[in-house]
Amino acid sequence: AIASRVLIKELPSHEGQQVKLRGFVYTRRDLGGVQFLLLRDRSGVAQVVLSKTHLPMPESSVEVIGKVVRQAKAPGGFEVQASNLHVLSEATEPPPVEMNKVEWHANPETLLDYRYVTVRGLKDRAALKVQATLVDAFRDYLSREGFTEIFTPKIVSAGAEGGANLFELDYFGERAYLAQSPQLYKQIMVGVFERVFETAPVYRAEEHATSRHLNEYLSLDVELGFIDSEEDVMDVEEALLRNVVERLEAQCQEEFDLFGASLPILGERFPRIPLMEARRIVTEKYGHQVGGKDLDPEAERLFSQYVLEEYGSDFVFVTKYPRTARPFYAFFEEDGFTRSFDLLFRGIEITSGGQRIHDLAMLKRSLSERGMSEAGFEGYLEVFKHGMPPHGGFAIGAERLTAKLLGIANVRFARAFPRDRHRLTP
Ligand code: AMO
Repeated sequence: AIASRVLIKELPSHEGQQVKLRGFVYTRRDLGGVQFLLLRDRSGVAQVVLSKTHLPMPESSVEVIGKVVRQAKAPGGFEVQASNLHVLSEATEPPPVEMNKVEWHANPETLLDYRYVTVRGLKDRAALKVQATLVDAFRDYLSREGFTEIFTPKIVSAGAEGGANLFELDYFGERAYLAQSPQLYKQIMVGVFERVFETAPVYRAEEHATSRHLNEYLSLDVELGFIDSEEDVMDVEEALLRNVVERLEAQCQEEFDLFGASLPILGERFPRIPLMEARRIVTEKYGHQVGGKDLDPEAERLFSQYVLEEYGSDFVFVTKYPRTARPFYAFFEEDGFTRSFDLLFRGIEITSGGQRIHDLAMLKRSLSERGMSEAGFEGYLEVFKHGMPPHGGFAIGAERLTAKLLGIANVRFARAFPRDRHRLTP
């Protein structure tokens, strides 16, 4: 009797035995008397050989019982010679795209239109697996370091990151917004736990469709109290990311191989270079005139290239942004610069962070110098009357990190069901 189900990745340890597999029909090939079936389960893909059986449509879910035999030409080096195929749920329509290709040549919009099934693709699911693993590693590392997970509201009365890209909604007749970031709440929670983190979606009403912007994305937030400066915050982020990379190396090698991607080059230490210096380097070395107050996307790409060549690191902290380029809560110096940073990874910003203002008078001054009203921030401002310690933190955009790790060109494919400028379904 074959009691329990075996996973495809476990086949080598069952050579010569009868096993029961369950999974999806990945491809089927009928060679007259012999049928070849590639079966996909959560652990991999295996070849199954059957005779005189009607193979159901691709994506049907099936159970197969058969003998495990060494077969050099089969994926994984083993095949199952099946005596029995039992259809658990038959597909009634062919999948909208051919599912059995690692590289799909369909239009990306078509793939997203049919995402409810294309998300089953090997690379699509590998991307989501890598993301799940990195979030897991993020939680584990921070928990070990004394951080506590928090859960902050996503329906809020004021935007934390500036008014331009807020989704507005009607909250029983009152104006409310979808949270752009847990920023103000994670700061408040420093007063409770000192060290906190959150992994939750946030919302940005970005009007433009780009390869790096989503309207809903997963924000990996960290905040910690009793710091000396933003250097402490960068130390935490660097140690965290080194830990995440270690975990990916241990658990996601197959997923990286599928993408032909390599793990990040970490170097000795992530360089920390002031923004003004970065802008100068990009202009002088590459002749690129940097637009705006920050680094534009092309400048980010060029500067990352420079850092890889000069410092042997895929990561670089860009530090000391001017006040005009940062939100009101950023701790500022009288010279007009802030104790803040971005982290670039392989040519794109994946993090903003820094030390925050913890002094109420300074915070009120920051708001008023920006012409911002205190309305909507009353509760937040209150907490600064109650001994808020010097603190700081950062947030990582999970889709950007995932996409850059695997060489995915558009962040939409690092999310199961992306919300973009033109997409509210599936
Ligand atoms: P910021 O607004 O820079 O900072 O966002 C932090 C990180 O989130 C990611 N990100 C996005 N990812 C996908 N689509 C978007 N539309 C999008 N917008 C941002 C990026 C970015 O680096 N409260 C601060 C963080 C902090 O200081 O702790 C904040 O939200 O990877």
